[in-house]
Order: sequence, then structure tokens, then C-alpha cells
Amino acid sequence: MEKYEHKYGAEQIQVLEGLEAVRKRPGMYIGSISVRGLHHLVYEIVDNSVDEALAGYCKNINVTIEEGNIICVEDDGRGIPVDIHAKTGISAAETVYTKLNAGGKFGGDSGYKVSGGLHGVGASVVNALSNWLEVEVSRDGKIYRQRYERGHVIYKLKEVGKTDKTGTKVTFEPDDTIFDDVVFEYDILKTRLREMAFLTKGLKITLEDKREGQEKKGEFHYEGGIKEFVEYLNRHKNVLYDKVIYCEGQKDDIYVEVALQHNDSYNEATYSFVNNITTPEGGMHLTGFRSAITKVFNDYARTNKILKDKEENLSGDDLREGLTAIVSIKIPEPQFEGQTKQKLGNAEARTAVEGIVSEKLTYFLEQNPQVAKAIVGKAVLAQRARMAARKARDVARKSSLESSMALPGKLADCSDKDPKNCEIYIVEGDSAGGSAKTARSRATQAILPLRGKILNVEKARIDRILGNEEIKAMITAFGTGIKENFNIEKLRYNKIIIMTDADVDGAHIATLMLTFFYRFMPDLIRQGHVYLAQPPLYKLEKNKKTWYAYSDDELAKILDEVGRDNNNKIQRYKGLGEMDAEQLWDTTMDPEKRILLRVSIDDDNESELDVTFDTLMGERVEPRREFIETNAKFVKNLDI
Ligand code: 28G
Repeated sequence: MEKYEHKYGAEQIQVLEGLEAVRKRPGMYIGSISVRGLHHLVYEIVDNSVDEALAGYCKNINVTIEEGNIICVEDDGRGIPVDIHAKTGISAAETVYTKLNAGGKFGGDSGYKVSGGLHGVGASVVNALSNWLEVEVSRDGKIYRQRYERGHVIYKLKEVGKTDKTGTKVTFEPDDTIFDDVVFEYDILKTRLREMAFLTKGLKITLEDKREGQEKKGEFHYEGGIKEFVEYLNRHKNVLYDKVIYCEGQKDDIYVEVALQHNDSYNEATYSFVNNITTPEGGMHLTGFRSAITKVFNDYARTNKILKDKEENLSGDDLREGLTAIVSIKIPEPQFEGQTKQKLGNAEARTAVEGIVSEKLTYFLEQNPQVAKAIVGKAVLAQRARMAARKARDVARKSSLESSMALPGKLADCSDKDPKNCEIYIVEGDSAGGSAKTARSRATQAILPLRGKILNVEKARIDRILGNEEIKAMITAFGTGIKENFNIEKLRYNKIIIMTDADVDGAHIATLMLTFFYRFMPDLIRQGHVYLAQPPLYKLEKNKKTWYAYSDDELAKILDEVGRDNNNKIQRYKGLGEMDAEQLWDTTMDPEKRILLRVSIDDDNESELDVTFDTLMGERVEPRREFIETNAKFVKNLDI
């Protein structure tokens, strides 16, 4: 797992530093030097093209991955200005590529900038971190070119030909001495470029992989913009009404766009953006959106007597059950706040969104009473479930006071009471649970066996979920509480380790548990407390020696070493239950030898992660089968 470092603030960004600083501490500028940082380079360049699209001058952006992991980005905007700046004595193009954060957040251009946003560190950072980079500008009938190597000018911008087009083309090769790995992944770029296209209606972005053996092409072009984004997110869902609801408007210099549609699930999937940059922690724009939804639907339900005078208001959660929404605003000077600077702080964004959504949505509901009734009807059911769950919780709280928060009976707890030292294995099945209890190191390892498949929280309402024995057992064992009552300080174990069979069923059960964690205690995953145990697939014995193999590849390697003959007695483990306590300890539980995969959430890609869970857990059979068949992808999506 990797962490973003945000050691610099807006003030420091403003200071023009040399590109050497970027090469010394690349992580400070692009977040990390892993795959994530590598792909970030492409986004930095593309952001500049998108800015040109937002300014109204660019319609097409083409991105290609060339042989040797060279990236080429081309747009049909006006082309970066080529004339020499009076003060600096260099061209605008050279300034953009050699001065840190030139153009910056509050650039002289009117309008909004993607590139000035949270990670908008600028094209010069890409230049600094590339073996070489070439800019080609088509403008005023001419083609100009300039080349840099590791940020240094190789030759000045020079005329290299004639053209009747305008635009900018940038080609670069990432520096392999900086990045862990310089291999681009088509799918990672695809997701972000598609998102960019959804957020900028009318803009056409193409992506082509030209590398031998992996040729691929994609085109992202959505005249409906975020309306189509919502349709896309709901593509595997049963929707409550046919058309996506869309609100658009402008207040002062804030441009607001919202698209929403409910499906029959119980989860909310709202994604918010500021200047095309995702804001995973939300902020003022999201707050304004939520207030508007709550207010407008309650007003509607009262006016139309769906809610009686004495009945309680529908809560925001009730109304957002099954909601898929995109909230996208454009604001000239966004202020990002919070620990990871991913939360919009501008208070005027709240009033703008709330005002525009309230007005447009109220009008829409008057025109479309059948849609209004479907949404309010679902919220009323959610409200009843919520009240039933509350009642059940109150009863549970009373009885647990008497038994002093009784831990679940099936839990074999550890004796050490310092959570830092402790870990809990959640084990599939009673028999494996039995072996694990025998095998464990009693002081620090607790075992919680779960019976069979755990409840699929994607398909149940809150009252049923909290009534489920296995789920209750996990909640009490962890000690943290759930959702808005979640408190990491109360976590009783530093590591929560999911241990299931190394087969498709086991992976499915692990996914059910991860889904539960993701929906009810996401910070458990975000803060790195959730792990997957890796039991071996094979045991191989020869001449009184033992080997364990965790994959078919590994088995083949071991066989290459020890030889393939009749004296191998290879055993394939069908499940954890086939291992005795000693084997289980040796292969999967001994902290000195075991392999654990830490589960993380890829924030760059949250809308895809959500779909991953839905695909696996939702009602529709086809996408689920596909998913289980490509189970490896699940692991990748979770960025383990
Ligand atoms: C293909 C890969 C990346 C770009 C433009 C177009 C202009 C521009 C870019 O201007 C300098 C600073 C503030 C005005 C703007 C062209 C106005 C008139 C541009 C890109 C000048 C930046 N004509 N296209 N930068 N501003 N595409 N694509 O980088 O004052 S960057």
C-alpha cells in the first residue's frame, strides 16, 4: 500500500523552484514513484489539454502508448503560445515545461482549470521526471518543436514545418531511474480518461495502445456528460425510473452540474468533483447537494400528503438509499482542506449547489410525479427499516449492559490485552476454525470461526444486516462500532485477517467480508488493518523434506528444482480443513513465515471499486459469473 504525502501547501507551490527539487523528491510532487505516480504523469499532461477544452478551444485529445512505454498526447486546441515573453525572455511553451507550476492555480486565463487542482503540479514536473520530452506546437500556420532531457533544454523552440491546423503534441519517456517500474497499464489510463470525458461533455478522448502484442483502442465521447456517467454507473443495476435526473446552473462564478438516478440497491454511490478532480472526502459542494435532496423530497412528501403530519421526516440516508449521483462543479479558486486536502472548503459552493439543485429538482418533481413517488416510496421503506434497526439496537444495548458487552461465544480471544500486539483470524467454517484454535499463538492471536457464507450486505437492508449472527459477532469482536459510530480507537486487534480456502468459493466468502468492511467500517481498510491470509495450494514431500506451493507457477518451479518423478507425493489442499493444526501454523499463521496481503482502497478509482463490489454481490447473475471467472482482477482492483 502506498500513501500520498502532502507535505507542501499552496504557498510553497507558488514558489518557483528548480526542477532539480522535483527529481530529488519526486514523491512530494506526484504522490509516489509507484505505478500510481507513473500514470499520474499522463494525467498532468492531459489536464492541460482538458483546460484548453474547458476554455472552449479543444474538441479532441488523443493519447497513445507507444512501443517502449513512450506516451504521446495530442490536442486540437490553440497550441501553447510560442512568442517570447518580454520579462522572462523565453516562450510560454518553455515556461510551462521548465518552471514549476507555471500557469498555476490562479492563472491569468479566465475560466476554470483542471490543472490547477489538488495534484495539478504542472507539466514541468513531468518534464523533470522524463528521460526526454518533446513539445510540438501547431500555430499560425507553423509547426514548432522543442526537446528536453530530464528537464533540461536540448534545443530552443524552433520551426520545423508548416500546417493549417492548431494544437499541442507532447511526447515523453518516463525516467526509469526514478520510477519503480515504467510500464503503463492501458486499463488504468482508460478509467481516468473515460472519467475525464464524462466530466467534460462533448470532448472526445481516444486512447490507443500500440505496444506489440497488446494493441488496444478506446474512444470516450459523451454528449450527455455526467448524465451518461450515472447511466454507466447504474449499468448493472435495476433502476427505479428510466431517465437520469439532471440539474445545471450557475451562481456567480460557480458552475454546477448534478445528475442522479436511484436503483433498487441499498447503497449510495455519490461521486463529487471540483474542476474535474475527484473529491473523495466531499466538502461544501457535497453538503449543499445533500441538504437540497433532503429538503426537496421532504417538502414534496408533506405537500402531497405521502408523509402524515405526525410522521417523522425522511432522513438524508433514507432518501439516498440506492442513489447513484455525480456532483460536479467548476469554481475559479477552489480551496482544498482536510488531512489529505481532498475536501472542498469554499462555503459559497454549498449555497450554489443547494440553491440550484433545490430549484431544478422541485420543478422536475412537479413535472414527473411518478418518479417522485418512486423515490419517496423507497425512502419510506428505508425509514421503516431504520426505525426497526434502531429499536433492535436499543434492545441489544440494554441486554449487553447486563452482560458487560459480552464477546461472541465462538470467539477464542487472545490473552494479551494490548490491541497493538493482537490479531484476529476470521476463519471460514467450524472445522478450519478448530484447527486454527489449536494452531494459534494464544497470547496474541484470536480466532473467530464463521459458519458458511456470510450475509451479502449489498442485498439486505440495515435491520436484517444488524440481525445477522455472523455480522454481530464480527462487530462485537472488533469493538469499533459501525458507520457514523465507528471509532478506530476502540479497535481490539491491530490486524484483522481473513482466512478462507484458496479456491473460488473462498474468494467469494472473502469478498463478502470485504464488502461488509467496505460498507460499514471503511476506515478499517483505509488505515491498513485488513489482511488476507494466503494458505498454500499444494504440499510436496520428497525424501522426508516438505515444500508448500501457493500457486501453480510456484509448484512448477519447485518441481523444476526437486525433479518430477514418482517419488513426489504431491498433495493438493482442497481447503483449510485438510490441513492439521501444525501445517496451518507453519504455512498460514506463523508471523515469521506466513504471507499476508494487505487490502487497500484505490481512491483514484473509487467508482470502479464500487462497481466491482456490486458486480460480485448484486442481483444480476451474468456480470457476477464473469467476475468470479476473472477473480484475479478483484485482487488487482483492490490494489493488494
Ligand atoms: C498535448 C498535450 C498537452 C495546451 C494551450 C493553449 C494555450 C496555453 C496551453 O496558454 C499560457 C498563460 C496565461 C495566456 C492560451 C493558447 C491562450 C491563447 C493558449 C496542452 C497564455 C498557456 N492561446 N494548450 N496553454 N497562458 N495544451 N496539451 O498542454 O495567459 S497548454
